[in-house]
This record gives sequence, C-alpha cells and structure tokens, in this order.
Amino acid sequence: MKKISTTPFQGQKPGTSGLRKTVSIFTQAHYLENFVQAIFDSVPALKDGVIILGGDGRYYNDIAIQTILRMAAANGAARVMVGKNGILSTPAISALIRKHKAAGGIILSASHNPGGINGDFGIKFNSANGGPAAEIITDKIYARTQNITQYFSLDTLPIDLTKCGFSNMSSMDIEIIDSTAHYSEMMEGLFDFDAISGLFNAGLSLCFDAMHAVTGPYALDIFARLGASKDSLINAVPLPDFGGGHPDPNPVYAAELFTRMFAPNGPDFGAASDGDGDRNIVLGRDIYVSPSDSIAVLAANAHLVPAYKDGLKGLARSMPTSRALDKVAEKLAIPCYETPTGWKFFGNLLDAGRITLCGEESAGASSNHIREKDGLWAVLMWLNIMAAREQSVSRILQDHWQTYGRHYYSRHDYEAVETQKAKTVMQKLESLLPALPEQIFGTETVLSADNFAYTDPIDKSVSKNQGLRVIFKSGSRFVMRLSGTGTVGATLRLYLERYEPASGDLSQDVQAALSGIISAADEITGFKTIIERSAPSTIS
Ligand code: G16
Repeated sequence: MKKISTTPFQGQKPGTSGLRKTVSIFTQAHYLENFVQAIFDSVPALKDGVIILGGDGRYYNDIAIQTILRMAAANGAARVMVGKNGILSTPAISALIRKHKAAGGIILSASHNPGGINGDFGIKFNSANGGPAAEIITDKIYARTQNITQYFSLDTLPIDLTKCGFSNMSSMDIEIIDSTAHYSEMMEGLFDFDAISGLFNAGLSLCFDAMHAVTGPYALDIFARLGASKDSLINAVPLPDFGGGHPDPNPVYAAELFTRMFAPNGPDFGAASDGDGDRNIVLGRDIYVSPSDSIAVLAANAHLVPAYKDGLKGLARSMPTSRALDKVAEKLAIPCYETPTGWKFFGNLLDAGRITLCGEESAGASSNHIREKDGLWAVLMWLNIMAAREQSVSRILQDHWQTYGRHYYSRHDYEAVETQKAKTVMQKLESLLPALPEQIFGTETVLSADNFAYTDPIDKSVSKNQGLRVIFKSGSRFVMRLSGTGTVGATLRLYLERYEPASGDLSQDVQAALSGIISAADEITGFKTIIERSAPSTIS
C-alpha cells in the first residue's frame, strides 16, 4: 500500500448532484484522489464493504475507474462490482446497491453536462439505500477535502474491464458485471412487457435518442426484448465526448429528436435520456410533454401499471416543479410533498414509505423501485400507460388537462453568467421579498414571496436558501434560483408557471401564456439589466 502526501484543493464542495468540474480541473494531479479519499474517510462502512462502481462512459471514466479500484483496495474495501467497460447508468447503480446490499456506490458522471477532453467530469457518492448521499454526508466529505493530507493507493497494473468475471486486487475482490442485465430484468418485473410489445406489433413507431450517452446499451437491450425495430434508436453508442453533443434532453440539445417528432409522418412516440440515464423527456407526434406534466400524468395513471396497481402512498416534487402533480394528489387524496431541488431530498420520504412516485421539472421522474431518477423507467411507464389506455401521447395529455386543468410551465436558463452578477440578482430579489405582497404587476397581484426552506419530515434536518419564489393571487408564480450543477460561471434559472382551469383555453402557446409572468419577473428584479442579457440561453 502506498501513502501519498497531498494538500487540499479549494472548491471540492458537492453541488446539487455530486462534484462536477471541467476535465482540466479533474485531471490535475491528486484532484480525483483527494475527493475519493475524502469519501472513504467520511463513510467508514466502505471499509470491508461492497462498492458498486461505474459511470456514463465520458472522457476520463476509464482512468478514474482504475484509480478508484486501487484506492478502494488500499482503503480495505471487501469487494467492488464494476460495470463492463466501466459503464453503468445512475439508475442501474442505485438498483445494484440495493440488490447487493452494498455499502455505497461511486458514479462517474457529470450527468447532462458536455463531455470530452474540453468538457466536464463528475463524481457522485450514493449511500447504502441506493440514493444520492444526504447533505449531512456530502458536508462531511467536503469538510474532509479541506484538511486532507494523504491518500492511499496501490502499485498495480490496470484491471481488464472488457470482460465480465472475477479477479482481485490485493485482498479486494473485483467483479466485472454485465452493465444492463439486472436493470432490464428489474424493468420486466415492473411493467407489462407483453402489453408494450403489443404496441410495437400493432405498428407503433418509436424514436429513442440515447444522445451517445449511457442509455444506448440499456435501450438496445430493453427495446429488443420488447420487439421494437432496431432503427427506433438513434445515437445509441456511448462516446467519450457524446459525439460532440450536449447530453441534456431538452428541445435545444435533443434537436434531432424534436425535428423527427415534428416532421410530417413522424414517429408516434419519442423519448430521450441524458448522460447518465437518469433524466427523460417524452414526446408524441407533434407534441412535447413538459417534464412537470409528465410526472403528473404518470402519477394519475400509475394504477394501470402492474407495479403500482395497488395505488400510490404519496407523491413528491421539487419546489420549482409545476403544481400539476399536486392536483393529482388532491384527487387521489394522498399527500404531495414539496422538497428542494435535488433527488437526495426524496430519499427519506421513499425510505419511510411516505411516497411512491416523485419527480422534478429538470426531466427527472422515478418511483420507490430505486432511489434515483430513472430515464428509461419513465419511458416504459408512458408506453405501459399508452398500451393500457389504447391512446396516443397527445390524447392522454389533452385528457389530463381536461380533467385537472393545465399548468403552463417553462424554465428560462441564463447560462455562464458572471457569478457576482447572478448573486446580485438573487440578493436584490431577496431584499425585495418582504415588501412584495399586495403589489400589482400588470394583471398580477402578489400573494406571497419567500426564500424557500425545507424541513425534512423524517429526520427534521433543515435546508435553507433553496430558491426565491413569488406567488401571485391568480395562482401563477415565478421562482429564481442558481443552479448547483453548472461548471462555468453561474446559471440563473427562472421557473415560470401559470394555471389554466380545465374550462379555460388549454391550447395556448406556452411562452405566450406565460408572458405576463415573464414581464412581472423582469419588472420586479430588473435581472436582465444586471446580468446584461436580453434573452435566455435555453428555454425548456
Ligand atoms: C441534478 C439533480 C436534480 C436537479 C438537477 C438540476 O440532476 O439530481 O435533482 O433537479 O440536477 O439541478 P440544478 O438546477 O441545481 O442545476 P442531474 O441529472 O444533473 O444529476
């Protein structure tokens, strides 16, 4: 065993979802090692424990896996299970941690951020419940990175990751496992595969865009089991730089999918996932389902899917996610929890059995089958529901709006903003909040305005400063927060929502429907002047 002296790096604080930095930062000598050692030092159960290890295949994935294997052996881990070729999606890792009662999992991914030598890299630690480590653990890891003086490793040759099988490193067992088999079997156990196959046999056409990221192999396996034609999948081979693309499934970065879905005679059903396979978007012919609507539709129809036929215990959404889900919870007479942004906040509710389904506006949805959001799960939910209802995406969505009303919703992202300017916007809005109630902006009157704080109902931990929200008497609202996943400057997110009752006009253009709220947000904060931008970088 080698003990290697090191000194702390600034800024190794995990964000919304793990530590994400540019490749140039991650590949500095000792940078990855310091963070990995901080994980081992902060989670004693990893010593003598089982660890699941894999990533989304982005640049540096392969090297980082060998580094982590050596460090795991030197830190006394009993066994590490690694995906073949180092590939494992985030939901697959969550499932494997739970199946093998592992002490935790290490996921190498910067999710939807671009990859390649000039892109981003990331590392996330998931706990024994399969979910992202809670803040109490990430805070501990961060604190350790700030006083670290040494890390442990071994002098050994790299392990061959290309073949499944067993080997060892010092006294640690290593198992290279099939990346997809367990995940596909789990999906077969949740859904009615015969009914979904029936859709394809009846001629339903599909376009699934894996964005040259990790879901390619998973989608190939699952859609082969379902009998969908091979040409239903595009960009299915994972590449270290995602083919030069940006593996973020939104109308801008999944433009190829959108073009196909909106073309004359486009496919009946479209979907895409992100870098590490935990996000999803769903489209029908000529229609895009906003992620907030998607989770509401899934919840409203979950009883049609075998795994949820006995009903749902409760629902949860992140605060900026539209309140379409709340309407469903109301009708089902079950609770709907409002958590801060970040999947880790759903973990306690899922573990305590308070909720069955949860989701976020950032294209994440999942259930209690694992403790991560799950891109392909959401796609299969939609297909299963379509099979059970014998209806198209468009019909199901229209029907949903006609039942619950429509929450017009959009997120405007201002990316790579100068950090200080973004902070000024937040400070300014926060200082204005107390005086906003009863003020009138255009046709909207402010009902309430606050800085969202969350008290976890299970462990009572308090998370403050989780986004500034301004709620109008009409029920409309806007929320502003700074992203915790960007790597360049700051990303300012403006979340906009307006409710139209079922009896109202349900077919408006989304941006036009939100124009009053967009103007109110601008008038209240003057943010565009402060950040010197006239338009968002991305509208989703
Ligand atoms: C991560 C988190 C999500 C969060 C999203 C956006 O997703 O897991 O819970 O909603 O980031 O976070 P932010 O608004 O702070 O950028 P992923 O898919 O990137 O891991």
